[in-house]
Amino acid sequence: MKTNMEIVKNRKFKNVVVLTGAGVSAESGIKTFRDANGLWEGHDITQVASFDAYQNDPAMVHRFYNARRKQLAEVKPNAAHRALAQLEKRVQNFSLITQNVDDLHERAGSHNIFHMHGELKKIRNTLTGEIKSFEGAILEKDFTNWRPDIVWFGEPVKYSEEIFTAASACDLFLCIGTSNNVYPAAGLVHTAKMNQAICVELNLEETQLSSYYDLNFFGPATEVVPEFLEQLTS
Ligand code: BJW
Repeated sequence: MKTNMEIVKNRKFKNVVVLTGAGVSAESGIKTFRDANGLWEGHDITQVASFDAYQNDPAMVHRFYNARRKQLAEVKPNAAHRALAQLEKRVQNFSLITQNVDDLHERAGSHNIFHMHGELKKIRNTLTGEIKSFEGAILEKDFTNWRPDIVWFGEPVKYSEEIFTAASACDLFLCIGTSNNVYPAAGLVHTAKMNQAICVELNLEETQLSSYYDLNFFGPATEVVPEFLEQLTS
């Protein structure tokens, strides 16, 4: 673990990119993907969050996303979401790239957000590509040609151009609460490094890419994120 704050102290970062994953919302009560053995109602998550699953059993896939959409009303942003919203106010160029499909960053007050894996509160027409806001439950009989606007494995991520442009130009890259298992998100640290950005990982535990980061802080996001940002900006 590398925790020497000297490399960021007294530096004025102008282009900050933050990448978040499920760990930032865990303490709000939203389960991460790779806990609970990656299972949902006994189904392998990777089988539920896939276009094949949607084609084979759309009702089951809708049930999965209906349950998660419903859960949004029961959860609230936490101290880590709020600290990131505050950071955005103090930085000249700030991009929040999230793999999360929940809306907790928005509700905490963040603005420049890129939901690279889609959003629970949007649905997409499979024939026309039209995307619209949606709340509530999708019942398969009423929504024959509509799917959750979620990026499943093998599908292109959203905002890829904006994301790579921001990561290529940043001087500080923060990676929070992601296992760094899923690409292209996990590879953004390499993009940021090519611009000599300082890269900082904040996670409950070590990930397979921890050694690529200049600093690592391990602990719950609601503690380490506000603490780190407080030190960064004081
Ligand atoms: C805490 C905490 C606390 C817990 N505080 N921390 C081989 C090599 C390289 C790549 C590939 C490959 N084979 C296939 C690929 C590509 C594939 C991929 O990466 N696969 C890997 C599994 C190997 N990627 C894709 O398919 C992507 N698309 C793509 O590449 O397109 C190419 C293309 C281009 C052009 C045309 C066509 C195609 C798409 C990826 C889509 C991912 N989708 C999902 C599901 C949908 C969303 C949903 O239903 O919600 O997105 S998968 C799932 O994983 C979800 C997440 O966003 C994503 C990342 O997970 P995350 O956020 O990291 O969560 P966890 O659970 O893994 O980790 C939680 C972390 O939090 C842990 O580290 C904990 O320690 C930590 N934590 N509590 C702080 N309190």
